[in-house]
Formats: sequence, structure tokens, C-alpha cells
Amino acid sequence: QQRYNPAEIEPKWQARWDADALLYAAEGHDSGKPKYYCLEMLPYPSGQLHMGHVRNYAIGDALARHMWMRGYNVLHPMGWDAFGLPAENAALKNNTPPREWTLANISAMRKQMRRMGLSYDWSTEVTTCLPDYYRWNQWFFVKMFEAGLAYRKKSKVNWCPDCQTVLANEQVVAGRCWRHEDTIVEQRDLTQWFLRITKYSDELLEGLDKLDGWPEKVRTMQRNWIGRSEGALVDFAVDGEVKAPGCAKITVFTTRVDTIFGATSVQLAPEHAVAKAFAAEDAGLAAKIDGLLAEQQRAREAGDVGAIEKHGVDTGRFAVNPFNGQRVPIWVGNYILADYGTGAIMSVPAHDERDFEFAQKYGLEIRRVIAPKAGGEEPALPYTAEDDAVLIGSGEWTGLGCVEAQQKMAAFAQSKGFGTATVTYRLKDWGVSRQRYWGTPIPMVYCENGHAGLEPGGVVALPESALPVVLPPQVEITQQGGSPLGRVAEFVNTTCPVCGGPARRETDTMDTFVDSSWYFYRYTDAKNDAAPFASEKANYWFPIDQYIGGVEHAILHLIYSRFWTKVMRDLGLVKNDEPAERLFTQGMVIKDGAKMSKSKGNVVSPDDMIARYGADATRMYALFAAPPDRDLEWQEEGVAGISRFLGRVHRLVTKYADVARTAGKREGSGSEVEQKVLRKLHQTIAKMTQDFSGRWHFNTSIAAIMTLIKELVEVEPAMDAGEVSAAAVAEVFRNLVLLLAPFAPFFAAEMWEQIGGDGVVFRTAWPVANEDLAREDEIEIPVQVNGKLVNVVKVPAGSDEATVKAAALEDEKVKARIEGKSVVKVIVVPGKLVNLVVK
Ligand code: ANZ
Ligand code: ZN
Repeated sequence: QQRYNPAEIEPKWQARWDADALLYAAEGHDSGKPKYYCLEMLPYPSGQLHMGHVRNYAIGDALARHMWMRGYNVLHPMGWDAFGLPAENAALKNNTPPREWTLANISAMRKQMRRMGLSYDWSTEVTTCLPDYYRWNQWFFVKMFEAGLAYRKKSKVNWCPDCQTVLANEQVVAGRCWRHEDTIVEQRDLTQWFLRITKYSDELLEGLDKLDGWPEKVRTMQRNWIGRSEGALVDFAVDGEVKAPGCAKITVFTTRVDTIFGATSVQLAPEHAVAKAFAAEDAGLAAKIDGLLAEQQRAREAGDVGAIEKHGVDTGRFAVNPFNGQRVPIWVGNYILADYGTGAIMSVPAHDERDFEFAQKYGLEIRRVIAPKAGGEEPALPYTAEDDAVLIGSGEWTGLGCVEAQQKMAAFAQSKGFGTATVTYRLKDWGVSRQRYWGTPIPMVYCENGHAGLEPGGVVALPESALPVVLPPQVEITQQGGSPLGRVAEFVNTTCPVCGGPARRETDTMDTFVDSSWYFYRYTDAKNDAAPFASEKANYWFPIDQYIGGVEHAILHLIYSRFWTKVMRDLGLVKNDEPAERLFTQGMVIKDGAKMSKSKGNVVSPDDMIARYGADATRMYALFAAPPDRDLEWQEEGVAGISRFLGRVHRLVTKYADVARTAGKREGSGSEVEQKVLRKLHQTIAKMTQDFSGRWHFNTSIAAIMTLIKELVEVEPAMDAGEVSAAAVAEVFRNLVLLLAPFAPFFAAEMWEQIGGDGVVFRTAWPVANEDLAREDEIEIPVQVNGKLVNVVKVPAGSDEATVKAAALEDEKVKARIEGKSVVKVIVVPGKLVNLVVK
């Protein structure tokens, strides 16, 4: 008998599958089957798969194979998120053009994926750095420009000195670059392209409530990122003359207008226009404000502006509270952010933590204007309650509940013309310009002389016929700043598509998150060269039934792609509001207690594992070692264990292969051993079917298969002695192989062939558990006395109430417990529990 040898089995099947281009291809949108779109996040082609990928793809692949077996038309595609900085860095280092480097990495990784036996439909492969894909980024960009959703503005932007490019807010993590943990992000004033994601702020927020197939953690992160705050804008007039235009009043943003009678100062961000106006008249003040600005910058660098040590300067000027006419001092504070709300606040020390701290430090007045509704002792300050709290010392508003006062006072301010209710968001428009080479060229030109309706240098969107704007291949990549494309004269100099006059191309490229915002639509129609995709195909496949990826994308990719879907819907391209119905975020792979990473030196290479134990054992281990949503501690010993387990299965299957191949139909109920084996089999089928329909605790599925194998080994002598019918043996092994198919595809294909299974194992119907066979003869029922567990009794499965009750009352332990008492009531929950109420 042959031993299990994955080094022989796996390449054999890989070659067969490679030769069968349609093996994993989805059927068309006219397929009669129900559809299932199973998607794993596409990788960046770094050149090597890592264990995180292996885990992600093992989960998705098990699911995709299972859904095929359940009779679905499954789309299970793969592609490459192929633009981005590493290709440029590699170009600098090795002098290989980014395109060559990227394409070589892609082919290496595609090979690894095939070696892993992943069931991707390669006919729909998407590579984002190729013009057949990125031309549609450009097409969307123009559509967004035409719809007012793409626009240019000068603003403060995040600049990474290492990337030599601008970053979106979402790419700044604790003041640092998302790619360079140690690099402090600078602020620069630049004119950049933005996408108006804020148009959808409310929809993006409200949509989260309906996404109940998404992890709550991800939804919470998105809610916080969008950061909707209801509040009011209130104008405080500046007392005395201010020369600078537009500086006669300060508009503050507050979520607690009900506390306005307790405002004892107005605080400005150091960059606020009024602060600048005061500084222009007072050099001493200007220097102090610069000091605050520097502190803010340092806090940003330290990664936490929120935790800044609060400092401020008194401007010596006053503002007038429009609600009570009171003059309050105007300060400039280092804890006021220029880019949130209006960059100005009214400070209410009695009822706000930060204001309290500040007022104590500088001896500013602290005035209570909110008290508990129930009265009683004065609460400690700051007192921040708003529910069950009322206004005190607030003129005509005194006595109102806080929440009611917020609405009424905002309406009052509006009626008097000094304020309004408002909603503020933390979410900002998405800055998409990047001063890099390896990205999608932004399809805009600047007409040098201008033409009717356009001033010289004005922006003109390229017509569809001028797309794609192809990246010039020969570009010198250097460390010097500025867009590399700006140094390619043949690229820059062009003609205006409207007037034919001289024009310059935009030389920035798009943020690579544009590429991943809609790639999954392209999979439905990857070869379309007349449109990004055909709507009827996308409408058939969308929404994605299951999206699987890392939680690190909770904000960036998963918010941008939701935005993109809404834009496409409004353009009439798709019908769905959200891209993915369900999202699963798998845990990290760790080794020796830490995330696997090059910098920690604890990386385990998938290639090594596959070479040693085979792809099946490696994949199966990744599913077995932990529930998929938890972190997984990689232990090579565990992979070896799975390999030995597959060896045991291999021995059994090959041993009984002939029996399985030639057996007839099972008849009658069979011997007791036979019933026992069949019971275990059908229980395993039932359990696995369940695991596949919810949380995918594949670790317990695999454990169940292991128990089944253990049982088979135990009854092996009985099988050899002919006590289990050939038909039952065939039933067991046939189903066993089917159960293993989603997890260990090479192995299952080989075993299927050995037992003479018909056709392709992955297209064979998933087994259905036979409930009669699965049912236990006896079940255990806990018996309680007055709600306390006393013992567990065994009764025949399916017993009626009377039988269960009798068994409970006859149990020795129960008898002892109720002795001398009278049973006043017996509660029987069929199949579950008996509770005796005694006195
Ligand atoms: C007065 C007040 C009284 C406030 C009170 C709170 C409690 P969220 O919920 O995060 O939106 N604020 C407004 N703009 C700010 C800025 N640019 N920098 C720093 N702080 C700013 O927070 C809104 C509250 O944060 C606003 O309401 C304001 O303080 C402060 F008892 O106004 B509040
Ligand atoms: Zn022109």
C-alpha cells in the first residue's frame, strides 16, 4: 500500500487543473443557478505570499468550493492591487522599471496561488496597473468631475517626506505615514484633487445600520471615522474694531448650545483668521501664537493631538455672547483644531472636561449652568450630563431639559440671525492626488491660453476618446520631490481637447485606493473594452455575498469602496447601495506571540511549509489552528500533525477503495457497528453543514472529521470482519472525501479518483445529513430540583414527557434530594431538561 505523499499528489492535480481553464470558471449571468459571489481582498504584488494571505485564501477557497457543491453558481476571482510605491522603491534600488518588477511579482505569486490549489477563475483576473483597467479609473474620474464630485482645491495636506507624496487623512496613523511607521507626516499647502465623499456622509453612516453581515467592530470604526456631530453654530461679535475683512465676528461650533450661559471665554485655533488678524496688529501676540502652533505640530508628530498639554494666550480682546450680551475674553488655544468645526469654540469650563482643565490652569471663570433634574447636592465639576439634567442661571431658558434646550436655543439663534443648528462631520473629502509615478494618471489638462468660458490655465477634462492616458514607460525615478511625470516633456505637453491650443497635462497620479474601490465590479466583466463592466452582469453578481479580508482595511478601502458604489449607483451603472452583504475579517497570523513580519524576523514562508508538508496540510492547518476570526499562533508541529492526520485518512481510503468502488446500494438497517459508524458520519455532515452556513468555525469542522476518523480506526477490525456492509463502507468513504474537499482539494481529488467517484469532486453535491441515521439512541437530560442541577439521566431519544418524568423521579440522586419533600410541579422541556419544584 502507498503512503500519503503530497509531493506526488499535488503537482499531478495541479497540472490537470491548469490544463482545464474552465474548471473554476463561473457560469454566465444567465445561469439558472442561484449566484454566490465569494471574494477575498486582492493582494499587493510584493513578490511573495505570506501566511496572512494563506489564511485569508484558505477561508475563501473552502467557502467557494463548498458553495459550488451546494449548487450555486460561484464567482471566485482574483487580481492584483498593482500600483503603488514599493514598485518605485524597487526601481530605485535595483534599476528595474516598476512595470517589469510588478509583472514579475504577479507571475511569481500567481504560481504560488496555483501551487496552493486555490480555485480562482483566472479568466477574470484584474491587474490594476494595466491600461485596460486604469483607463476606467480615468473614465470614472471624468464622470465625477462632470458631476461635481471631483474638484481641485488648495488646502493643507498631509505630506510624507519618505513617500515624497501627499497622503489622505485615512493614510495618516497617529501622525505617521501608514507605510512608514517612523515617519512624521508634515502639513503642506498644495492644490490637489479631491473626491467629494462628504456628499455621502449621511448615507455612508446610515447604511452601516443595515450592514448586519459586517462585524460590529468595523461598523463602529466607520461610524467614528465619519464622526457625525449634531450641534449649533453661534456668532460671537468681536468687541471693538478689527481691520481685517470678515473678522468682525467669530462663529463657534458647539454640541452643547444649552450651556452657552456658562461660556466664559472664546477659544480660537492658532490658525484662525481672527487670531491672525490680531497677530497682524501685535508682534508679541504673533510670536506667542506661533509658539502654540509649533506645540500643535509637535503633538501631531507625537501622534496624539487630543492629549496635548493645554496652553493658551489671552489676546486681550473680547467677544459678545449673543444670548446674554456678556463680554468674554478671546483666547487662542493649542488644543483647538483648525480643521474641525469652525476652528473656534465657546469655552464652558463647568461642563466640559477640556475647558475645565484649561480654565483652572489660567484662572478663568467657571460658571455652573446645568444641574441634575432631580435636584439634590451640587455635582462635582466638570458636570457633563445632558440627560436628566436641566438648565440653571440661563435666563428665559432656565428649567428646560438640556436636550430640549439645545433644539430651542438653536432655533432661537436662527430666528435672530446669529446662529443655526448644524451637523459637523469628521470625515473630509478624499484627497486623491499623489506626486508619484506608479499610479493612474489623472485625465485632466490645463489649457494654457484658455478658450471661450475658460481662463488661461483652466482645467479641461479629457473626452472618453482620449482615454486611456497611458503612463509613459521611460520615466526617471529619483528621490527628488515633485511628480516624476512632470519631468517628462512629451507627457506634459499636449493640446487642449476643446480649442486645440497648447495645454499641459496634470502630472499627479491617483491614490491607489482608487484602484481597489471598484475592482470587484470589473471581475464580473473583466474583458469589456467599451465600459468598466456591463450593468446586467454587475447587477446579477452584486452585492458580494461574502467579502473576506483583514481588519486593517476597516476604514480606508472599506469606506472608499462603499462611496464608489454609491457614485456608480447614482451614475446608473449599478442597482445596489452597498458593495458587500457580508464581511468577514480574519485574525492575524502570529508567531512566538507577535505578528509575523520581516522586522520581527519571525516570518514563516508558505513555500517552505508547502515543500515540507504539502499545500493541503498547510491550508488545513491555517483553518484548524484557531477560529478564523481569532489570531492564529503558527506552530510547525501543528502542520506536521495535520499531515499525519491526512496520512491516516489516506491509509484508510486506499485500504477500502476497492470495497467503496464496487459496493452496491445499502439496504436494511445493518449491524450495531454499522449503525454506529453511520451515525457518526451523519452527525459530522450535519455539523459541518452548519459550520459552513454561519460563523465558519472550520476549526471545529476539522476536529469533527478527526473524531470520525478516530471512530473508523476503532471499528476497523469490525469492518475487516465484514460486520459493516460494503455499501455502508462505501457511503462512509465517499462522504468523507466530499467533506474534506473544501479544505484539502488536492487530497480530495486524489481520493475521489481512487474510490471511483464520478466527475469532479468539487462539482459533486455536498452530502446531506440523514437525520434518522444521525440520531442518538439515547440522549442525556439534566434534572434540576428547584432550579439546581442534581444529575443527568439517560433516556431513549424521542421519549415522551411521561417517560422522561419517570426516569427523573427514579434517579437515585434525585430521589435522595427530594426525600421527605413533596413534588408540587414537574416541568419537562422535551429533549432538554426536567425541573422538579419541591416543598
Ligand atoms: C461648548 C461645549 C460645552 C462643548 C460643553 C462641549 C461640552 P464633538 O462631539 O467631537 O463634535 N470643539 C468644537 N470645535 C472644536 C475644535 N476645532 N477643536 C477642539 N474642540 C472643538 O465635539 C464638539 C465639541 O468640541 C464642541 O462643543 C466644542 O466644545 C468642541 F459642556 O462647545 B463644545
Ligand atoms: Zn483650451
